[in-house]
Amino acid sequence: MKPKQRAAEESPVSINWSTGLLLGSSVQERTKTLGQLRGIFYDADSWSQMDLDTTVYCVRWWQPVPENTEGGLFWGTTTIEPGLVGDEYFMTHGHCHQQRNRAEIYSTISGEGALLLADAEGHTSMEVMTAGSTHYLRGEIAHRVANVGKSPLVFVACWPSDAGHDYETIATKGFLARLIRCHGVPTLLRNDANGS
Ligand code: M6P
Ligand code: ZN
Repeated sequence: MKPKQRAAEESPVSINWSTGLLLGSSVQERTKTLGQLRGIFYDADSWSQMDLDTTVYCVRWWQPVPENTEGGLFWGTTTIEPGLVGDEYFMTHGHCHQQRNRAEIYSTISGEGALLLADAEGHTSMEVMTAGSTHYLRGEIAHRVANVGKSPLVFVACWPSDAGHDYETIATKGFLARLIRCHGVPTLLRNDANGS
């Protein structure tokens, strides 16, 4: 007799709460390198002189139900390496949700970070991420995370399986400010201001 195939939502997944490591046969993994983040960092000259194979962040996530399932949830851990492109901290690509009324929650496991939030006009604000900090993200607000520390920044996220990622909107009217290291301190600087 053929063994019964387990549905993804039944396959065991575990998280190590010290490291954030998500384990399970159905856990997927995606790494983003500097090269895959072309156009995301402000200082294109510094970016082009770096090793574009450098890993900036890695997401391991569990999709217990197919993408776009109404009422389902996804769960993942993101690890952002420490680093700078020019004066700008390593960060995620950033997105808002295709379905604007689908929210998300982030919780920091370890490291020091900043959550950048941009409204529909691109006005950008920042929330400090540190072990235990927990953040509610509205789906219409663009969100990206920067690692402002010296060690990896690890956070978990939970989002609806039908939220979808909208990467286009931030490409055209995204974040009007960037997070730079200024005299060693993370500082939100408007894109139209002089960062030097
Ligand atoms: C979190 C979640 C994911 C997202 C990931 C990386 O884990 O918000 O949905 O994919 O961060 O962010 P991005 O998609 O902007 O690269
Ligand atoms: Zn999101």
